[in-house]
Amino acid sequence: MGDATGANDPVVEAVFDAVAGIAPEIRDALPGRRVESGTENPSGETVLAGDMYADELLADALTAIDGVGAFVSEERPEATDAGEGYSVAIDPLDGSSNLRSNNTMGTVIGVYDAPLPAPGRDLVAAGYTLYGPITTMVVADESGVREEVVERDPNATGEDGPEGASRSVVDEDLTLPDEPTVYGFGGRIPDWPDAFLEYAREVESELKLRYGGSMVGDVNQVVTYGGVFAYPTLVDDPEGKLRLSFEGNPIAYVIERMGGASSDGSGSILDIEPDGLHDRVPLYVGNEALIDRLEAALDDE
Ligand code: FDP
Repeated sequence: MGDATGANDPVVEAVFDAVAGIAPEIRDALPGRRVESGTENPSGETVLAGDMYADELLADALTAIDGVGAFVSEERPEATDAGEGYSVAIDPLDGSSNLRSNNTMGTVIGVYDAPLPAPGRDLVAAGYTLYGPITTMVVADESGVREEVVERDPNATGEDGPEGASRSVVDEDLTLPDEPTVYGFGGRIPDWPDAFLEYAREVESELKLRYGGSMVGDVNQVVTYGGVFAYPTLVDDPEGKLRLSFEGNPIAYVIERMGGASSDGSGSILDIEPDGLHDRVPLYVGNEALIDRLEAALDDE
């Protein structure tokens, strides 16, 4: 497998090049793919045509990279074998229910130096693309966290495939702002356990609400302004909604590399030993002091 750091690793670079190269194609395809595809993903959720299109483009490009051993997607029940090397876990279109209302969505990427399922400690790099007013990509590896702007290469044609975009670093050392400003919590308030509700009441008296309903968009608010994002444990769904391998681990990796903290309510997300590829996890990420307070609040329950 790779050098187990991800830093300056040509395979990791090729993975993020491929994801960036496909971003313009995914964006172009979205207007016509706001409808349901007629299928459900392994978590029992309705898949939009946009999810399937992004999944197929990414599978083709990522399995063609030398050094990628497996492609694993939130939309597929099993891993796709690609030879020897890293396992790349993808949420092709995170927040895709925002497609109908034309709000932000993204692609989440986790590069693991192990066959999946594996704990987040096996990640060598992780990140996400954000299809906002600007297409950006946040890339984290052992060397740190960078924000890049992804732009279509004006000389590229549809046949250029993953070579069709340029990546420009706009911030080469992203760290979580010391003074937290924003929070965003998913799920319905009546479904939150009392201990989380109490924590939320404190946080909302201190910080500003920023919630759009796509994990990548809401996490990027925290990345930009500091604060806390949660998709918590729910009364009837103790594991919450988000998927550990495709969403929880990559986002926890990014936030921890930025100097923040992640938790499932009792410890770092990255320490969880998964049972299956599509395990869910309650996700809490943000400034360390806010995550410490969250763990203390849930512990008191
Ligand atoms: P979506 O279902 O639109 O793809 O796990 C996916 C996700 O969005 C997250 O991006 C988001 O944080 C969460 O689900 C929102 O779910 P609900 O609207 O069901 O609370």
